[in-house]
Amino acid sequence: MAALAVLVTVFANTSAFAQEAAAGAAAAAPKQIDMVPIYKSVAFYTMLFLLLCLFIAIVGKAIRVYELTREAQDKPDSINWNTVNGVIFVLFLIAGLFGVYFEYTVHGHMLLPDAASEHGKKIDSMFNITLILTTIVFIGTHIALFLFSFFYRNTGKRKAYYYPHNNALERIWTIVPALVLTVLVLMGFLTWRSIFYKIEDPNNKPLSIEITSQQFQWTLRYPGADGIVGLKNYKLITGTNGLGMDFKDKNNLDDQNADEMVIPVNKPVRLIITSKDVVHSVYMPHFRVQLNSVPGMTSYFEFTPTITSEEMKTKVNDPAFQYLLYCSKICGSGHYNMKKVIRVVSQAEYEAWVLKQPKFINNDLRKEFNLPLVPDAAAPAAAPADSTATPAKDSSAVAMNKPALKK
Ligand SMILES: [Cu+2]
Repeated sequence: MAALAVLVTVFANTSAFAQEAAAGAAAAAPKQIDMVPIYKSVAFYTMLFLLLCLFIAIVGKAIRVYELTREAQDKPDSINWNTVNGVIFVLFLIAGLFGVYFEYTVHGHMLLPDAASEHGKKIDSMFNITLILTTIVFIGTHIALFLFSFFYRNTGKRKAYYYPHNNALERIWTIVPALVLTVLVLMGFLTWRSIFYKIEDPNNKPLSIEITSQQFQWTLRYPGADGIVGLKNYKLITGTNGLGMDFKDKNNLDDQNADEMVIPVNKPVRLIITSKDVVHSVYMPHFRVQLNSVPGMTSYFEFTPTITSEEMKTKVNDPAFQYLLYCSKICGSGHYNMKKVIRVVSQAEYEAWVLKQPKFINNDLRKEFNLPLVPDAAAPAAAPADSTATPAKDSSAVAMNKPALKK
């Protein structure tokens, strides 16, 4: 009753607010009333829950009183609880099956579109096989479970049959699921192996792209003309050398930085995954790519994109569609915003794009590593030199590279 009283008060207050607001609007001087809609407050739902409990308790008591009265008058039981429970079981089954139908038809459309990578198709087919098998078993067992409870409820006319054990049945329901699960696990194992242990085709060498995670951004490193991503060492990390690239290694001299990941379609891409601080995770859902980036350890993931960004726009009927790379490991407060745009383009488009990307090396770094300076770049590089005083992020290192590239 107390709960009810509070609830009434809460409602009364809202309507008072509503009247006040209406009056304010009528006077053409809108008053600022700072109020949260009632259905958004925790108190509202707490009250609603208490009210429901109260309602159930009252109905329960009423039924009990009714039953006791009949018992006192020596009349037979009025409510057959076995039938009530049996019927509830059937209703639950119908609601549950409708839920399955709803998930497949309504939420089913919210799944990711077709895999946009070669190995992604294998993962998808494995996912579908598991889903189909488990759905069949789920529906079958649940129909049996609930219908048996309904049809064989106690009606008073039947006695339960004592049936403690059957070895044949035990064998069937142990061996069949074991075999099915073994096939599924083996399939997963073989698929996983085919993704991670590829035999390299010398005629179709993958494009290596290094991706380094840090709170809260990704840094991309393209290998440049030599196709090799140079060595790096965390001890070399400075304000100007955000990745700790070792410029004594000449493979680093042509390495390029990029804001977005642009990759050619139908060409294998090999991600070299490293981290500067904590564990992050490279997650590219459309390509079915996901792998942790772990500090102190280099991981690799090779995949071949098969659908260009433009093709995907028409496929999903969304002109604003973009492939995205996310961090899928809760890595700190900015985790939610740690993403990169991926563009899958034709080989020609990729080649044109990659030429325009800035190199990491600049004269500040050349000085640091005692390398001969490039005269043309010396003048423009001197201008933003101030920014080296502040601990520069990777992006500022890139900004300094840009003038050098103009030559
Ligand atoms: Cu992260």
